Amino acid sequence: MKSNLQRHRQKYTPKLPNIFVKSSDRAVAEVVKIKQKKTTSMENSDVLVELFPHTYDKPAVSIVKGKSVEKKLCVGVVLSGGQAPGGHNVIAGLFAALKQRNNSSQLLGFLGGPSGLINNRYIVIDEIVIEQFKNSGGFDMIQSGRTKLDNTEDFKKIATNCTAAGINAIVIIGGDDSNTNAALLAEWVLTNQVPLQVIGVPKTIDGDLKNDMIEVSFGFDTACKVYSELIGNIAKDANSARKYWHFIKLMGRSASHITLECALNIQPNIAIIAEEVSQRRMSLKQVAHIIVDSIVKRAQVGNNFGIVLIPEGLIEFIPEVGKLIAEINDMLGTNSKEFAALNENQHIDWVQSHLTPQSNLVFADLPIHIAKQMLMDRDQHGNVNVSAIETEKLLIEVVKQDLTKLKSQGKYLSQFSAISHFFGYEGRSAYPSNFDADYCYALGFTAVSLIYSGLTSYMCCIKNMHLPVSDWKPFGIPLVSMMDIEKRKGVNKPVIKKALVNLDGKPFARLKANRDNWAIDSDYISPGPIQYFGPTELSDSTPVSLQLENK
Ligand code: FBP
Repeated sequence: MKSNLQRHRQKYTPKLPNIFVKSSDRAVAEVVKIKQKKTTSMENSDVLVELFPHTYDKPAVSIVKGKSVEKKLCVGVVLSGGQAPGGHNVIAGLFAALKQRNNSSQLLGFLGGPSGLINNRYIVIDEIVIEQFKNSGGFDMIQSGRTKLDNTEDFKKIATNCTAAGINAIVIIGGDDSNTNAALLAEWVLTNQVPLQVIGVPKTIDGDLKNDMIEVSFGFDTACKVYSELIGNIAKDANSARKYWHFIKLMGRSASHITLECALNIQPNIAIIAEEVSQRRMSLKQVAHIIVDSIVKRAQVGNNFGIVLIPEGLIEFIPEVGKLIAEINDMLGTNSKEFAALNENQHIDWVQSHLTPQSNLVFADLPIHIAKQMLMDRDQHGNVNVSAIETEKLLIEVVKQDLTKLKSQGKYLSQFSAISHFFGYEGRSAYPSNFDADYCYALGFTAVSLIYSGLTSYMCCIKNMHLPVSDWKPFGIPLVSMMDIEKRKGVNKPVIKKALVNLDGKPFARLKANRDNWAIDSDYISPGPIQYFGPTELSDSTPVSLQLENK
């Protein structure tokens, strides 16, 4: 059964950049010529050049109109990592671009993320599948997974499976970890002379796959709009009931882009930006103090309610806690078997016996449920599951302690009631906004252009996205040019660098210029739900951060 909106959205034809459109308004197959642009040098380049001898030091390429290539191709696609609105449209774009060049070309969808490539589980994607999923949220067309691709055994299986299916190229739609997988696979394939191209697509609601070339990852716009609607509703409720402080944690495993974007949309009383906490080397108590200050000042004018936004990744950015988590990550990475053999009651003691004295103090100071959450299973990349750590509840506890102290000193006379929320999964599979629907479709076309140009180890990207879609410019950027070396599971590994919030950038400057007033006022904005029809100012709006960055 389909909802009415689903039926209407299926009929939406994503807009395409002019480069992919003929004057008759039909997408065409003549975009293959590329222009080269030298990429900037990287840190740790001596290590990277050794790890990626075939794919290091490639130029960025822009896609311009050229001669049409209509060779029949077979392309495999995989969705990797957390869901992000628009994934189905990347696949729809791939399908349309492939078929327009050569109607006999085939698109295979590998099931369940990168493990589908290893286990050779795929479906043939045809018009019926595309029609069913176009412009819809979720990754349910072929599902997703977080399997790490970094060992020769898996690479060999992938090469065997792709060769058997006659696949010319694999498109990996994912975030920083998944595109690191793509780069490793591309290098292995070249070293072993397997005729298989590997192309990446920048996906993640977190918005941290971003650089000079990648303006925003897909899914960020929709997820932020969904969270902003929900926060706007809560703000209205808070301003009506006037009795609760709402502590809202927002997804974003590392970077605070989502929190910043939502703050610019809503004007909450407090928006904590983890990158600033890290730069100013703030302790947990100092972070809580910012909130307490606003609570006390608002209470003085009778406003015992408010909105606090907290980025999911905050906990790792508080220097003392970040150090503690890094130590736990390392010890769990290097002693995983020993740890797994213990029962749950022994975990805390075992960790404490391995921590440095400083981290032991921090660990001992945490409420026991938070300490336990820090020891939960790591993902395959060695990341702690920050979405399961209840930072919002931890902050409520610390704030309460402070307010009790102030009360005993006669400096706070009101009642503090707090409610915690966590918005994450609510936004990851939403119907993509028009921006994400168009962006993703164009990324699919870009991937096909890069494949027809014979490129491998490249990520698709689109520039000029603050302009109308017709003026968007597609590019390819070498995956290795985005890499750095980081410690994962206690070992140095090549990874695509996460882009954190730029504290010198215009979006953060807007927050900084206004937050003292927002902390006291109840000047909330309620953006309402995503719009698909009506004035373009509403239906085609782009992320506020993107607009500010391009001002
Ligand atoms: P990606 O980096 O794979 O896009 O995932 C991002 C994210 O949504 C984070 O915001 C969150 O911390 C994490 O996924 C949750 O992962 P899981 O889906 O495995 O619970």
